[in-house]
Amino acid sequence: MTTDTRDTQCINTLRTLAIDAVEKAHSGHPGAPMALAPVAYQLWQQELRYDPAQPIWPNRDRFILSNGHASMLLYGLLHLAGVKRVTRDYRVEEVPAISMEDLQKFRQLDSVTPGHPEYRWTSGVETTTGPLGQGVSNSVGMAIASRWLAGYFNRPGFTLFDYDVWALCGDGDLMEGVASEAASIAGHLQLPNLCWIYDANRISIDGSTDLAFTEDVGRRFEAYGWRVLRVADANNLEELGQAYRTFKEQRGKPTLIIVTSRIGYGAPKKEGTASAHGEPLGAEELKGAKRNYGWPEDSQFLVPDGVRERFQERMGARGKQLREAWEKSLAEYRKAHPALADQLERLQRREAPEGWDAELPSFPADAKGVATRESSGKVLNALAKHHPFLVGGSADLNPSTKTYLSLSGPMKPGEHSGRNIHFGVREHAMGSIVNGLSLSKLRGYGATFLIFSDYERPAIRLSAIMEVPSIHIFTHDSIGLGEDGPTHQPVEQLSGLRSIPGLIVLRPADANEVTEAWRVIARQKHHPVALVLTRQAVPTLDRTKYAPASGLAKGAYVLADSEGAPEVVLIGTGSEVSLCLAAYDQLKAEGVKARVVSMPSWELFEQQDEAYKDSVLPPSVSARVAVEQAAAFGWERWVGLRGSVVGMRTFGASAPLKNLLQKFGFTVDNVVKVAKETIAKARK
Ligand SMILES: Cc1ncc(C[n+]2csc(CCOP(=O)(O)OP(=O)(O)O)c2C)c(N)n1
Ligand SMILES: [Mg+2]
Repeated sequence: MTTDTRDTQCINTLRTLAIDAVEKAHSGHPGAPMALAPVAYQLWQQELRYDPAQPIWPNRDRFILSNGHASMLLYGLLHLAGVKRVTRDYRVEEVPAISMEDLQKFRQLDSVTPGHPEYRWTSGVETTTGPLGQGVSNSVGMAIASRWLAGYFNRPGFTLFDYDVWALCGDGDLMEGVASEAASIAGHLQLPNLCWIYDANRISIDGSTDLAFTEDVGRRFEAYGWRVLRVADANNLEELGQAYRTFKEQRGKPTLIIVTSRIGYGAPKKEGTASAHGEPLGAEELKGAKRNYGWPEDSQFLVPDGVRERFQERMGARGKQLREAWEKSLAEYRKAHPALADQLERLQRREAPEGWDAELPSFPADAKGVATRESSGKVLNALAKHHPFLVGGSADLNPSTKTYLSLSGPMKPGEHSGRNIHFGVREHAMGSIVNGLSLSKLRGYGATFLIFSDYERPAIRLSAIMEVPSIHIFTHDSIGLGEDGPTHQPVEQLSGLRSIPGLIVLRPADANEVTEAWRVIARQKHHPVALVLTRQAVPTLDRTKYAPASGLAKGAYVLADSEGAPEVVLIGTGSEVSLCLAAYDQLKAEGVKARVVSMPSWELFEQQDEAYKDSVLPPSVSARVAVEQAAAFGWERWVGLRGSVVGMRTFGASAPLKNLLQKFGFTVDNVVKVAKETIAKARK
């Protein structure tokens, strides 16, 4: 058998596996895998530096399927390449990541072959894709990480990091705004190791791209500062190979390869129709397609002899050799640079370097106090000294978010070792890029105003789905920001963030809770965090008078208490905790027994055992008042049906802070009044 026919056979195996899996599942998209099989095949076989036997080898090339609806293409590749399974604690097992049986359970409950590729669910899947535009945007973070890791770890004679990042994408990806944001910053940074392969089939779900997408994508990317290459026929392996090689040889900027393809290639029905997109082919069309590929019509999940071997001979052999050479080099590196080698190992396990908390500050009591964004900036900088893998920045708000690391410089075009990333005004891509950093095991962070978490939300949600510890920092966290007014004052954002499963939302009350918050953040391996901070000063509480800030780690804790059982529990978060304390003093003076609970994190509190939760919020006390400058939505969970919420029920207003507090009821008098009413109601 000639080389060519063996390659063709491999490609047709990828196609027919996709057809059969979609047919069996009665759902899924066969068209894209059919058309893109040669594109991915040529890349994997000729270029991808990847060892199927060690799928988490740190210097492997990353392959991202951004058009996640073509998931069967990736599953077929992982299966045929013999990629091994990796456990949740990073052990490689002698079991395939995707077995033949798994392929046959495509889109079924608990299978490793879900509808769209899911990171941490299926070994070999580098990021979760499906929401179009996300995968390509993650790829920018991964490419940054490759360059940053090279800057940090590589030493003369030791190239530990130089991996490339390849992302396959479609019209849908490139229509999405987030991909444009990400491409724009990738072009600016001149990332030399990033290659997007664009399936320009001129069709999406509604039909031809003539309906809604007619710009010149190539010229757009050239304007972003990318190199644009073209492949006229997705079936021409030679041409594809040439484009991949050009990317690797020319460098200097990111590369977009525009590949002309026809969706559902090989299906006998009129190609390029929408039906080839989102549906199984159906019995007749399926037989016809198989005939076209030279497959027995009635075959099912057929993998001809020699196909798996072909993957081993090329990608497998190349990957093994590269990975073994890397490991040998690492062994030498360990002798020459033991401390760095140790850090590298910890990094792979998502462990913070030893001594990361050596210089975390504690803050003296101060009635005037400091904004939590300010104290967070101090803590972040102290943490960054001993935690070299904190890398991030803000969406053009450094002077406001206080997230600049003074010990390092900015990341610059062509020079990527700075720890400060200027994301520009691109919140959505910032979130996706931070996820790309997290997927590369760096502790990526991105900061903006809380109101613009809405602009970033799809990426925040994906960090939670993927269980990666991205750090999402939000300042200007309430109407308390004042004069900027309703468009800038978050109201419903906190409840929205709290509704994301797995996301830890932290709203510290003062500078010392901020330090404790960063302690919690530094320890996370699988939970993303939203750190929510004030613009305005809040008092630094006197911890000789009140409980220690370390209570933050439990999500909620009793800050001030009554003698004997309280009549009312005031629950505050962030800037409203000191308001609760002032109300507490007044209630006490009037002979009312009150307790104040600081509740910086619902999620951490929920993780505590019942006994602890009951000790903070005694079931016998139904007079509970939550005080938070945000939508009241959801607080019933903690105050119960007989409790009250001093919260927001409308949007805010543009005015100086003290007028806003008056207008919306965030005053000592109002909290005292509501507390008394709630006690009276509870007695009824
Ligand atoms: C953000 C987002 N919006 C909508 C969808 C639903 N969707 C899935 S595939 C698709 C069309 C994609 O077109 P294209 O990228 O050209 O892929 P092709 O049809 O060529 O395979 C759409 C709209 C999605 N997955 N993500
Ligand atoms: Mg398309």
